Amino acid sequence: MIPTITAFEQSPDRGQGLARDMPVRWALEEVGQPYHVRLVSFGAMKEATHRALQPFGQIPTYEEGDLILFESGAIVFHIAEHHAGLLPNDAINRARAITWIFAALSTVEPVIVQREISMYLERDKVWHEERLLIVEDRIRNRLDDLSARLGDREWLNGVFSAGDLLMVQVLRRLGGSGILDGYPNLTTYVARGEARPAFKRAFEAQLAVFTGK
Ligand code: GTB
Repeated sequence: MIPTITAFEQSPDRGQGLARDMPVRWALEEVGQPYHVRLVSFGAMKEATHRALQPFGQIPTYEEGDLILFESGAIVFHIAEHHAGLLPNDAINRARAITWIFAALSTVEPVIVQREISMYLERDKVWHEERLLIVEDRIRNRLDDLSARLGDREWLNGVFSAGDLLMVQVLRRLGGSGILDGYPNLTTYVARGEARPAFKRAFEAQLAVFTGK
């Protein structure tokens, strides 16, 4: 059965592949699973029909027969569980790879999202500059540790996994901030992820929505 995902009809990132349909597309491409995309407007996202799929009125969603999922991390995990290629087969390494999924989404991403909130929603506050410095310090704390753990490895736990897919996608959100420049091994880690053919196919697919081509 070919799953259907939802994505922004008009993504505010203007095709940079930062919205959360991107990791889902990337995961589907990695495992060679074709998929349909239903584009949703900001208005439609908040209506009951879409909220039946995604209670918070957001993208992405994932429909596969009777199965309806939301939360990009849960969707990527589901894809990784049901196809070869995104999680190791042996139990120990599989558990370690799953740990990196959670690390990406619950330890690294929140501080990066705080910076986005600061940049996009708090710019007019008198305390904006001061807060931004604090938030960026918190990001650097996380990146110091992540960089130390990655060291000169290609991927976080030996072979590429769903944990790397989500970590790379999370780090991509720092693009343009200059923060990653202080971490050469993380910069090349992200570039390694972006060089994967599956990433490129996913990126092109979401870009085509923006350009209309
Ligand atoms: N935890 C959920 C998940 O991982 O699926 C979060 C889903 C989510 O935040 N979806 C966003 C959304 O639907 C789109 S991706 N927002 C509409 C709303 O909440 O009303 C987040 C996003 C949006 C825009 C950019 N950007 O422009 O760079 C990047 C990421």
